[in-house]
Amino acid sequence: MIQIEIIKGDITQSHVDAIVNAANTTLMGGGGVDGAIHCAAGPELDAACEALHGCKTGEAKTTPGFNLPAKFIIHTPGPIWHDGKNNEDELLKNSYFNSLKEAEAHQCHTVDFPSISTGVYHFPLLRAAKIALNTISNFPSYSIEKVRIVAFDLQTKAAYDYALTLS
Ligand code: AR6
Repeated sequence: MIQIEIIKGDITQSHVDAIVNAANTTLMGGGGVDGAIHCAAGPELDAACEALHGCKTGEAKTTPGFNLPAKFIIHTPGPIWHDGKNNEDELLKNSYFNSLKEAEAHQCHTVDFPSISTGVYHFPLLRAAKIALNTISNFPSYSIEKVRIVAFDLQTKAAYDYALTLS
């Protein structure tokens, strides 16, 4: 069973096998955590992402971590929240599930996630936290031992802490 921990921090500082990037479908960088990861990993990441030719919402693709302490970066575009009637829940679940599959494919033991889609994509925070934790705790893991949610602010940490008590 995967051990789950919620911490407050900056995911670009994570010393883990893989961090997950809340990307967009171009994979060419952006604002938020995506911008921070591209900035910290360095220009080699931009070249590696260009070679991936984008990624569909809910799917996931992996690059090296380059200048980051993490070995790998798993890039997944989460869904943009509209009204909850456009498959947003399923697509967010897919982002977590397919990122974990990528981590398994790269024999990762430790994986850090940001709170996917709850920034500029406006997915409701508690609803996203429940989907994230359910998907992680039900994932059939072989190599992954520990997953952390790295919350950038206290409100996000509180939502995931609460969702963990429900799961
Ligand atoms: N470490 C951990 N979490 C962070 C960091 C960090 N260094 N920086 C921000 N966050 P967002 P989204 C948190 O907007 O909603 C980009 O432009 C942030 O506070 O980064 O999935 C992409 O290119 C929030 O809690 O991602 C896409 O276009 C969480 O990360 C779009 O944003 C996610 O916020 C993706 O939007």
